Amino acid sequence: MKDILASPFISEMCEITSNMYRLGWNERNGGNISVLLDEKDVSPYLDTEHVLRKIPTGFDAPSLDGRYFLVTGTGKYFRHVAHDPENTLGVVRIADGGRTAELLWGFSDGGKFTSEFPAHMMSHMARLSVEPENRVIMHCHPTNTLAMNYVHPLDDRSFTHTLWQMCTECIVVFPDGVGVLPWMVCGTNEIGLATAEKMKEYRVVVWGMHGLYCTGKSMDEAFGLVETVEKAAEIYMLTVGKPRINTIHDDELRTLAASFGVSFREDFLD
Ligand code: 2HA
Ligand code: ZN
Repeated sequence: MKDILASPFISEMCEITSNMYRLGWNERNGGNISVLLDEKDVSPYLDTEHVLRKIPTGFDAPSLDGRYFLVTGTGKYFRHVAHDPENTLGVVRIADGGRTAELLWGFSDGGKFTSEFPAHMMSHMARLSVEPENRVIMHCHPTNTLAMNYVHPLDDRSFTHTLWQMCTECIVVFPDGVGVLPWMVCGTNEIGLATAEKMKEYRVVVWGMHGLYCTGKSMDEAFGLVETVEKAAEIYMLTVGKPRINTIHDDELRTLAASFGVSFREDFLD
């Protein structure tokens, strides 16, 4: 067996969580990430016949049966992942139609996956149904995005429209827009289902007054979505309440999208 600590997926998780912490997106135990892995990715590093523990999940996820996930642990700090991956992370295989997660590696102090495991697994199912290459669900609490939640209407269309106007690149990076959920109790199957519903349409979902869920084919892609939304929200927060004498107009956004060849949510423009 090769050393799992040297695997590309653990190395990338260590690097990404450290960056997310440093950017102020993941204070204390805030945030969580799950990454779908193929059996061929994990089998050089793990004996997939050797299940360490079986952990009940409390939800059904039939389409994920037999799939492998690298996932952050409940109560664990992103700040600690890079120097303590075996305790802060776990590799699980979904079994029993989603009811069980078989732990193959990690959570070495007896811990388990993130409290947001339902939202993650339901989001994976939803994204895979529309984008089979999707691999990553990333949750975090970026400061300016959260601040914007308190001073801007929380609906898909107007939130997306404002973000698109804040940086020229936004409509190119997330032409599908941003889905917005109202404030809800986190860690529940209900918020998981609501997130998954939005994920059928969007790769970015705002949890009102809580944070962001971003998806992607890679950790880089999900991370890039977070940083682009957060940058736009920062520009918004730096300018809100000041006289606005310039803006990017809707016809300019249309021209931009056409010139980059992206198909965007036209109904989100006036
Ligand atoms: O504690 O961010 O949403 C982790 C979270 C819960
Ligand atoms: Zn959170």
